[in-house]
Amino acid sequence: MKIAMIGAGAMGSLFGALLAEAGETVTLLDIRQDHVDAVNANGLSIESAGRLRSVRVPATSDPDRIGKVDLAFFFVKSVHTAAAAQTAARLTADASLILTLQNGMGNAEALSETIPPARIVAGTTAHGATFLKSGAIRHAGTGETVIGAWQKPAAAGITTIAEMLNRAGIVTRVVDDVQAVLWAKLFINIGINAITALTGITNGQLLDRPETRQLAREAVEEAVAVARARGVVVDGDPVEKVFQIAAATGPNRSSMGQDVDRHRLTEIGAINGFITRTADTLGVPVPVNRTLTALVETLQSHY
Ligand code: KPL
Repeated sequence: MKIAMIGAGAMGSLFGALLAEAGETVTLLDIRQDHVDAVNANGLSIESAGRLRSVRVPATSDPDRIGKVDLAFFFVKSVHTAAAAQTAARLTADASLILTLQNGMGNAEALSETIPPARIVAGTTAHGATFLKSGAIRHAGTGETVIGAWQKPAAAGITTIAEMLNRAGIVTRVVDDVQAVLWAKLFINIGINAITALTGITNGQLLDRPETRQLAREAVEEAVAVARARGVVVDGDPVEKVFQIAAATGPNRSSMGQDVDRHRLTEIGAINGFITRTADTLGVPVPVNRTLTALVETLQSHY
């Protein structure tokens, strides 16, 4: 399959490299020219479970050099979704699909303003990856990837995408109700990302102190209240799930933590900010999410 990774940060580079290793025709597309140059010169260096390997995968900062693809992965930060949707439109034809595995809420909605919703596949992944330097990433944790059609009826190609990802070692399943999956991932990002970003800790260190765990618990419980007020059915115990994922991705710094470390705009608006805005329309009190949002927004506006 001919594939473009739109946004080749840690996650886009990781998925692109795993698919290239499995024999797919992949091109990484990223605006960071030094990353593109390093990948083209030396391959993408991946540190995984203490071992280092280099994967040859072409990279470019110019979408016109890629041509039309069968599938575009959409891995840009949520703040850039609307702008990068134009690139996705240029790279895809009528039969192409676009798969967003981005964090936060509102990405598929923003893509739908440019791309026909029937061609959008949404989902989540529990893989963790860290951008070490241009041309080098760490694969910091594995987990399931779940995908589903953004609009019914589901495009026939979704099963083919899942099969391809599974062949590449990216364990993937297809679901009917992708909204429930996006909410479940949102709860995880609500519990981990802003707290780790503000304090400089790793995901695993979130579990070290009772007061940190309590803060994560309160943020997630507020988000669950908002979800229920919106009519979303919440299964299982989202707080316990947050603690499990924090442990499973223990050495990793959350993506928001990495953004703050590198003085990049974060996805706060699509995560805790989304909960705060939605809560306001429903009259649900969310003081913890409001505070986390204000603190991260303050931090990123003073880099
Ligand atoms: O999705 C993540 C993120 O960092 O954005 C988790 C699952 C928290 C892994 O770090």
